Amino acid sequence: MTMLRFVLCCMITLCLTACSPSDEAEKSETTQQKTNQVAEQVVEQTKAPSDQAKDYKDEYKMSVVVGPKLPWGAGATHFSDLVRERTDGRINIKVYTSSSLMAGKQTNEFLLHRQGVADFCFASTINWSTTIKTLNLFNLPFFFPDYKALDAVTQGEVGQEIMDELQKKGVSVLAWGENGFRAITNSKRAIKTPADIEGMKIRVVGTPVFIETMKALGANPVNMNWGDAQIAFQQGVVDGQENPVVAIEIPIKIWQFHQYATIWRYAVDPLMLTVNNKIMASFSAEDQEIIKQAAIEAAEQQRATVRKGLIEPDLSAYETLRENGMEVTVLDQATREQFRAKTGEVYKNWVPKIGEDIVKKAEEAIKASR
Ligand code: X2X
Repeated sequence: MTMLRFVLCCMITLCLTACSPSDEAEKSETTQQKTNQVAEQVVEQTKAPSDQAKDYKDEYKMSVVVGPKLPWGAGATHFSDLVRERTDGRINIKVYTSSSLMAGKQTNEFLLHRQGVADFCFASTINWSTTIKTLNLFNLPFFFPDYKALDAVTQGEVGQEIMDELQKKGVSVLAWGENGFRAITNSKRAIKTPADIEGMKIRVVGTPVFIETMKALGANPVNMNWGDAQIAFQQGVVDGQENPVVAIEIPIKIWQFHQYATIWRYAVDPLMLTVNNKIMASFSAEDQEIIKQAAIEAAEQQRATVRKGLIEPDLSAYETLRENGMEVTVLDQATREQFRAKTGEVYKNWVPKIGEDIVKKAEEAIKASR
């Protein structure tokens, strides 16, 4: 760039001085100023846009596990649209939905993100928890009682610690979105007490905490990628599954397969909108700011969308399930405790792996949120 500027300056100086009288100081000063201005303009024109975006790729890849129509996939598209608009097309993020960047294997997402197969992700803590042990905090059975508790953790010191850890591992969390509290549905019978789930074949993501939790409850967990799960529900390969109501169960019309839903809040699933650190560093400071802001806006909107109808006094999401023929059981705190008591071993087993310290901080934050 410096060389180009120098050559252009010389050429323009030569041209302009050849046309102007050289013996008048004032005139030559004006000429010099003009020379500089013209040179600057030429350099600017040469520079934009190819040099500004010199190191930018034509396309960046963003990974999402679910389809584009679900609020999670739509949130990713919203982010990509905001970035494209606000950078005048300099940064073009293509959203690869339905785990297409990882051949369906959703628990591989973090590794592929770190390696740069995905530049951006709108990712679930569950899917990354097989690689980042701390994220199992959100999988701990019956740990988070409600949204207040969850927000106290993600938006507070614990959330910051998780972001710092990921940062060190090569990935920046730009914003927290949400899949949500997971509710269980099945085709056999209403789950109202721990005894009701015994013997049921339940599809879960391939994360050990879920498998252990289901086993502790006497159910039979089946580890399956989301890409295969809906066909399995349709064919009755499994009796049930667990996923968030607004984010997943309503959009996929879970009532086509299952008649019973239990709102038990046994695990929660925050989403993280992330970028690979090397990719982020390749953007100009201005573009980095645009990306951060777009992530915050898109994630906030996505989070609000998936909470709608799930918080008192608006429980319309449960009504939607009922209107579609489902029997919905909402567990009270005492019954939740009975389920939790049966999974005590899972908690004991996982706290040291997650980190005693961070679990304690989360427990304190939850207590303070009461
Ligand atoms: O696989 C699931 O159940 C899903 C879609 O919720 C996740 O990716 C964690």
